[in-house]
Amino acid sequence: MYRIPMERKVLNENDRIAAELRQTYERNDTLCVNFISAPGSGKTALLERTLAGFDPSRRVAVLTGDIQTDNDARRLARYGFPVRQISTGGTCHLDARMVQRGLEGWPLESLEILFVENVGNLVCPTSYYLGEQARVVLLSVTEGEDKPLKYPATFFRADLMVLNKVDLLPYVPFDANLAHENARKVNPQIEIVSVSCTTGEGFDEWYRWLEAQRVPAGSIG
Ligand SMILES: Nc1nc2c(ncn2[C@@H]2O[C@H](COP(=O)(O)OP(=O)(O)O)[C@@H](O)[C@H]2O)c(=O)[nH]1
Ligand SMILES: [Mg+2]
Repeated sequence: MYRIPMERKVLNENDRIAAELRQTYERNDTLCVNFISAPGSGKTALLERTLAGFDPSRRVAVLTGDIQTDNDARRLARYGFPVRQISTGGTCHLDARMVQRGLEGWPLESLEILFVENVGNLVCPTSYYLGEQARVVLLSVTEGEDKPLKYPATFFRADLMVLNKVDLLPYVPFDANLAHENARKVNPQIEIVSVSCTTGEGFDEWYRWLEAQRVPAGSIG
């Protein structure tokens, strides 16, 4: 069918740009983290609380993607770090070119961490590599334990699953152990951190995971 070669061409072009981005990050010692989840799982809330806990001297920036509005950029800008909104105007995911444009004029050589909040969607963002060193998928306890099984590619390609909104566990029938099991069924290597962006529970572990990603491969032990 004609559709397949077209899609392949678009993805190849994306991968070419993503590889350039990756080289830039590595040259500058910047950790890029790509956040993927369904709308409302708490990507922006996680970033808000993460930025709030950082010392203002940290060299951290955020690109946040949405189909419409700059609401998330406005929420995130309150923490004093550079933030830019990418409005995709209808596209259900970020691609590497959007990220490249979003970074134009930013002094990347001085960034320790670049957070990229993808468009809320558990399908489309999965196929678009953005040059990131780490991919995080969020699942909140109101979404059901079966989501890793329903969207296996997204969980398979993630390095970490953040299980969010654990403050709501007393109020919703959600089996956290089963959610872990399902995530590990599709990706036995996936790491899992449980947090509440409302109470701050689990953030020590989240920060530890994040800082561990900054250690260059091969320098441990
Ligand atoms: N109870 C509770 N609500 C949360 C938590 N994290 C996010 N929320 C709420 O969930 C909604 C969606 O969060 P948002 O960060 O906008 O999700 P995003 O679409 O993934 O960026 C907001 O009303 C948040 O206040 C949490 O840990 N606990
Ligand atoms: Mg958001």
